[in-house]
Amino acid sequence: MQDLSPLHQAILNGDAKAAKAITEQALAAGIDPVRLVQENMVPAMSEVGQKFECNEYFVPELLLAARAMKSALELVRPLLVAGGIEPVGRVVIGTVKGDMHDIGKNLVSAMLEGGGFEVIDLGVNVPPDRFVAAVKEKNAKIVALSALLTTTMPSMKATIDAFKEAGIREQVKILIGGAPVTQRYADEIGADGYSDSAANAAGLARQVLS
Ligand code: B12
Repeated sequence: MQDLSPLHQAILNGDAKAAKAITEQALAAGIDPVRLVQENMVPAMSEVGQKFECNEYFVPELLLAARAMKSALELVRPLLVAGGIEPVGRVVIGTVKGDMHDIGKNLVSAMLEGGGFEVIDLGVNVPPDRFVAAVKEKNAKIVALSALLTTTMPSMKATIDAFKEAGIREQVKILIGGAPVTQRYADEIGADGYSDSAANAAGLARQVLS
């Protein structure tokens, strides 16, 4: 079994070149891409977060780690997407207004695609009316909202309210997630589903549609 701790270390060091090279080697050696994400990349990013919390890392280190994580993820992403499957449904996804974090959102997006959903990714800092417009335009059945800041969690509620105001709240299922988000918060703001992990996102999306 290949030792993948250098991938963890490369993300921790913000070494995008090494993270990419190790991921390439691991995939060529037949390592399961889901395992690579779950057991190596996500724990590395969690450790980065802990270091930030203890003032061991600062914003520049975060940016470098995020870049390393992204460059590794770019290689894995196409492999998470199952080929030739009819889309189960259409999902509009984005990080809510005021929030620039997109690593978790990108993972959820890749997992949904891998689970057979067609995903329309609106990116970061997405205002409520853009979510509403995208759902109308694409006739999506699911909206997935990500927030990483306690200060941007209210943008999730504002987005749900925008769907109510547009009169189409009952036509979509709204899923929420992100590190500070909880099931309790989801219940409080009237979201249809919550998960703390990208791995469960496709299962959750199928569940709310059935
Ligand atoms: C990387 C990072 C950054 C990077 C982001 C780069 C990028 N492209 O995303 C940069 C440097 C830009 C950044 C900036 C800031 N950050 Co920051 N950042 C982080 C860090 C270290 C990691 C986040 C991450 O990527 N995690 C890895 C991914 C995989 O996890 P995740 O996002 O939680 O997603 C998982 C689940 O939550 C779930 N999920 C996520 N979304 C969704 C959606 C749905 C629908 C579902 C079902 C599931 C789901 O699935 C994912 C995988 O399992 C966290 C620390 C932490 N512990 O989270 C701080 C953190 C989020 N940041 C923080 C702060 C304060 C900031 C800044 C304000 C710093 C500053 N002073 O400027 C700015 C804000 C900028 C802005 N307006 O958004 C704080 C937030 C504190 C709070 N309580 O609000 C944290 C918690 C650090 C800390 N402890 O202080 N940050």
